Amino acid sequence: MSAPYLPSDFLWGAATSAYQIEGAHNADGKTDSVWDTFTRRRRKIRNRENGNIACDHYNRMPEDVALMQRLGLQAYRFSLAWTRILPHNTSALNAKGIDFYNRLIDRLLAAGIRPFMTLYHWDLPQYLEDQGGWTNRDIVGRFEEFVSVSAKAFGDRVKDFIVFNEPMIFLSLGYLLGIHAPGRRGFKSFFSSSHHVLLAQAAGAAVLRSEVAGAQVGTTISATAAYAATNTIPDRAAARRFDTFYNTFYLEPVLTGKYPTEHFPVLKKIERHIRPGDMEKIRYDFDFWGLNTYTRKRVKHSRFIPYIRWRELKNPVGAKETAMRWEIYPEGIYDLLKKYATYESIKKIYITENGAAFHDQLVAGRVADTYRIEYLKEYTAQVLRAKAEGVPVAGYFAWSLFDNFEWAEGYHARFGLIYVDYLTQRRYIKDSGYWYRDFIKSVWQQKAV
Ligand code: IFM
Repeated sequence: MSAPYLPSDFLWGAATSAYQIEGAHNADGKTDSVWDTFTRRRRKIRNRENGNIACDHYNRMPEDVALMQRLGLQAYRFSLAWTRILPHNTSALNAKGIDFYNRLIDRLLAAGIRPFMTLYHWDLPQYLEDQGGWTNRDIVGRFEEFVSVSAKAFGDRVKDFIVFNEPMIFLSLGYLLGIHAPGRRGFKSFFSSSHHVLLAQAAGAAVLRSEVAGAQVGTTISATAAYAATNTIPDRAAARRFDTFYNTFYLEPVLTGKYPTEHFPVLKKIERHIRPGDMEKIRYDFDFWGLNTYTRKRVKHSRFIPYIRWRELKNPVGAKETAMRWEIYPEGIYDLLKKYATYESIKKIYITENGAAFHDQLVAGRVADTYRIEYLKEYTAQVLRAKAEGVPVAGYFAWSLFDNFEWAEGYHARFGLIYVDYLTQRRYIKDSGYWYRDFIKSVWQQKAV
């Protein structure tokens, strides 16, 4: 492939989330989120690991921002831990929690790094889960309150907001299949939560727009490029159902005010949770859509699998894959960008997560992760290819800045540009981190010419 076209009006950043890196799970007034309680349950997390300490970012934040600066990041995406800010089932704010994010934001700005704040990256307060969590419609008002408090506290300096991170992932794994927090299962909890998340999303976005002057309000969905295993009608229909479920179920209602149920009747179950006026409330004209994508799936019709009637094929023999066994398929990100660009009302897209986990080895202070460099080179080239063809993609955030707590997978797989030695908490910039730094620098050099 020829040298990539490097546009100057493009942001290069990296992303993290609170529970995955902060640690300090009960420090300075913070209370439990569903992830604190879920990780205490038996047989839920590989090696019974948890985010109690994680990367200890809460205590090492200044050092971590200095590392971001060394990488030359132009933007940093992080999330707020709701229970640091509102630790109890009341409106009482926790000044120390707010102070932590204030210090982080101030350091980022002083370092010339643009903060992108995610309001919700899965760590629901346990006190709300005890009242039904996302299955209880009252949560919409509670979320609005949290967003409003955050907008008032941080909106004088933060202008870029992501309301939710990946509804499909936390709702399907946490509310349908029970393998992520809070461990609920079944269609009822999945569909009611999904509907309430979408109501909360639009309500939260409206709060941000009204309370933060100059806010750029977005939200992030997960997406996996889907390809029919063969060109037969049943396989094409199966790929379409997969695509609806994983890629458009939380997008289309926001754009059109309608759930995309016509090709996938099971999804009609969500309709029993809709009250008059809801679908109008769910619509929202976001300034941007965040897209998180890592791999692709090949999908085949299967009459044996209830409801969904598809199965995913194994990765092709010889295909490159990551430590998560996710196939490396760079064209997938291009195909997704082209697909989302066909929605007229999507004005701007950021790749808010993309990256690869491997079992990195630290040898004499160095991580020679050429495989990750290759992944990043190929995926970013496909993003830039889409941009060159007119897709309104405006930035790319590598997942992740650090190795971190990968939910049910614990610390097993490392996604970072920076290696974390969890015993000493020492950080080591991996070769991929240096590669990313040079890559970003080359964009700036082009800009200066
Ligand atoms: O670690 C997660 C992140 O929290 C959400 N998106 C996918 C990443 C890798 O699985």
